[in-house]
Amino acid sequence: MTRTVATHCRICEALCGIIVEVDGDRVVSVKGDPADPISAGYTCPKGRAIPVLHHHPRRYDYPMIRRGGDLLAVDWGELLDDLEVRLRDVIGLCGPDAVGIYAATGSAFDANGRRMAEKWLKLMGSRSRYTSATIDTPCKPMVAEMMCGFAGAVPALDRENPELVLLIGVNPVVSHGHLNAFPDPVTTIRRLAAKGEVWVIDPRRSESARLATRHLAPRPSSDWALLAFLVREALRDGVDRDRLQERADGVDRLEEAVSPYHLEEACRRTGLGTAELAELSAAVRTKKVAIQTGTGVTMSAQANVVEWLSWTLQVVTDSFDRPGGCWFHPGYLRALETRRIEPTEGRAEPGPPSRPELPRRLGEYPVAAMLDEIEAGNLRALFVLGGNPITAFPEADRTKKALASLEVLVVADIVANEMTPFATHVLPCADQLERSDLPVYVDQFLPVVMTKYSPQVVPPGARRRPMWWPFAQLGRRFGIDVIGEGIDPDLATDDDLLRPLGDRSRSDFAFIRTNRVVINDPPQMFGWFSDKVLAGRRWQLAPQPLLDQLAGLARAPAEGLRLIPRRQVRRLNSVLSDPDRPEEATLLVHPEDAVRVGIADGQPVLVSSELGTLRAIAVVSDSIRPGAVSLPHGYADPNVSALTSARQVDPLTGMVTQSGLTVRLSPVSSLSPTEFR
Ligand SMILES: Nc1nc2c(c(=O)[nH]1)N[C@H]1C(S)=C(S)[C@@H](COP(=O)(O)OP(=O)(O)OC[C@H]3O[C@@H](n4cnc5c(=O)[nH]c(N)nc54)[C@H](O)[C@@H]3O)O[C@H]1N2
Ligand SMILES: Nc1nc2c(c(=O)[nH]1)N[C@H]1C(S)=C(S)[C@@H](COP(=O)(O)OP(=O)(O)OC[C@H]3O[C@@H](n4cnc5c(=O)[nH]c(N)nc54)[C@H](O)[C@@H]3O)O[C@H]1N2
Ligand code: SF4
Ligand SMILES: [Mo]
Repeated sequence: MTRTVATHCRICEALCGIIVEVDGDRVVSVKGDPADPISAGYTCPKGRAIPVLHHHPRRYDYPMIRRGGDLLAVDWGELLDDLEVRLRDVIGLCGPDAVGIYAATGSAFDANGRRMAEKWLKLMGSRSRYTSATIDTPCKPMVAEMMCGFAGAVPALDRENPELVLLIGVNPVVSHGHLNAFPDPVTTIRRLAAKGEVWVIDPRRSESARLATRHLAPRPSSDWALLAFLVREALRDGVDRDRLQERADGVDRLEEAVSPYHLEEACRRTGLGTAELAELSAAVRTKKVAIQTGTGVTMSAQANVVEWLSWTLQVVTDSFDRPGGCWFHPGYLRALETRRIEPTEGRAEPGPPSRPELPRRLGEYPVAAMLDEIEAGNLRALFVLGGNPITAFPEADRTKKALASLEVLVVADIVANEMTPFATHVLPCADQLERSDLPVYVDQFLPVVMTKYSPQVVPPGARRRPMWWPFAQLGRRFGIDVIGEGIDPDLATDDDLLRPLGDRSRSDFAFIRTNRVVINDPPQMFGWFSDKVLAGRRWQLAPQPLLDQLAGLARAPAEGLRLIPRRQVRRLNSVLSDPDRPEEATLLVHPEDAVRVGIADGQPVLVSSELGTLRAIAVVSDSIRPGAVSLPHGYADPNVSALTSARQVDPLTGMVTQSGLTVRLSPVSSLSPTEFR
């Protein structure tokens, strides 16, 4: 007997409505739910492959402990007993900071699991909290905080009345957006382009660029100069100066900082033509502008300046909190407009003892500090919650050595991956079909003010448990009430733990659960932000640390070959849901660069940075501009992390340079990899 359950895919923030077909304990298929008010039947191949991931041959079924070199299946009680003893040893010797958590992409959609794990760590008294946000996009909250005093400000496109949409270093057709979800991205971009204009700025003719009104392909890592030019021109012509000064401080300092970036200088830096830049500038000066940035720029060394100048352009053109431009997302569960928002100044705390120069922001250390912390013996027991540091962190070899040296490495995941050989303990977690959920961590990234309750589809199979459960049990062993209110973890359900998330939300949990998809009506979009967050304050257009970084960029060389990232349709970072439909990590190279280096389409090529070398297969294509080569991350081989460095970081955020890395190419036959080191 088959049955169907309507729920939501929680692989990415598009949260597509899906219908899951189940036969006994077998998950048979996943199809798009036409009744979903936002995704309207759309799914991508990753969502449709959920059944394959659910029944994956490498799925974790049992708790495991490493003994005598092997991971052995044990029962939960034995695992928790062992873990308790080992954690007590570590804490007894080195204090609570020696225990840390890396909460990553795989737990970003597990509301209960991540909340309980982080609460446990905090109550244990440890400050060693890391998340994948610091190797993805730390510039966004920092720039927000510097410019309006609120790190939680998330601008969202006005999709109903778009005028001029700029997509900079983001490729929603593949990624479904970056901190702004794009369900059904092809239809969405076509609609935006039909109602207004969509310009894609990307060194590669991306899948999104193909649907755009216009595509500009600047040199990698030169977006800051393009934006400086657009801000300069808007300030010179097209802006009501008096009105701008009413809503913003620092106009004169900003104007001075961008003054060198006239048309010719912008062309020289970006490699773009005068006509295309002038046309874009003309459009900016006559329309409301809505900008979305993505990892192509937020992972670059220029990230902060790009983000700042993007926000600045939207302030200068009076596009923020205005129809046609961007509204600020108040969240459904957060309901920010009902909360007290105290302005903050964006100052960071010092980093951990081994890397004090790396800033601690929003209660977390940058991931770039973690290897030093392990090597220094400060971090000895690490929990990895749905992450894969071996492919996600810089310096893959060093990462492996550091992980191998840990006294305790607890991997909380759903399938075995590159981390498994390093785990001392494995927590086999319930996957998205085996738990109920609310999208609390992506509340402000959804396309409208809404939330979605996702019911459990099947009970956890084998000996899996929802990820919150072992943390609640560990809490009990350490005398900590992790769930709160004395609720017994053995009796609690997922829904019991979700319920409090409704307390400060726009509607209570019972209402959300009954209705499954709730959209706020009237939509809380424009206005609240100016009333509540800006309230009597002005935009800060010229924060000194960002002016200094801009001045530094002016001196940096623009030439050389740059390695840039791209994401792929069937993978999510390192996770390939369907092993029968693999993707390949090929290196895109422009024909001119291929000729110069002496490599041909389909040939292996060596890519080397200051740190290391890898081997990849070249795909010679004019879809990428000269001077840029593109390789996806998330593979054990070739692993881009062999090229990135935990020392090459942004001083304000601790972000590792993962986009726009200077590299050299050579044919495989000419030199052996070791000669590059
Ligand atoms: N060089 C380079 N480095 C990069 C990037 C790049 O482009 N280039 N991208 C960066 C970015 S943006 C990110 S976000 C990081 C990603 O870094 P990570 O988040 O560390 O890596 P992922 O590969 O996303 O790992 C996700 C893990 O979650 C597991 N998982 C899936 N579902 C569940 C679940 O329901 N529960 C649990 N417990 N686990 C689950 C998967 O099996 C997988 O092991 O990498 C960053 N690093
Ligand atoms: N299918 C799929 N979806 C995903 C993921 C996945 O791995 N696969 N990962 C998820 C995660 S963790 C994240 S963070 C998001 C990321 O989502 P996005 O930020 O949209 O990531 P990409 O799809 O790689 O798009 C980045 C684009 O930036 C371009 N780019 C590179 N360098 C530069 C530059 O210097 N300037 C400009 N202007 N552009 C540049 C690249 O060519 C690429 O097209 O996607 C999420 N969704
Ligand atoms: S776009 Fe794909 S991965 Fe993202 S929620 Fe929809 S089906 Fe899932
Ligand atoms: Mo990410």
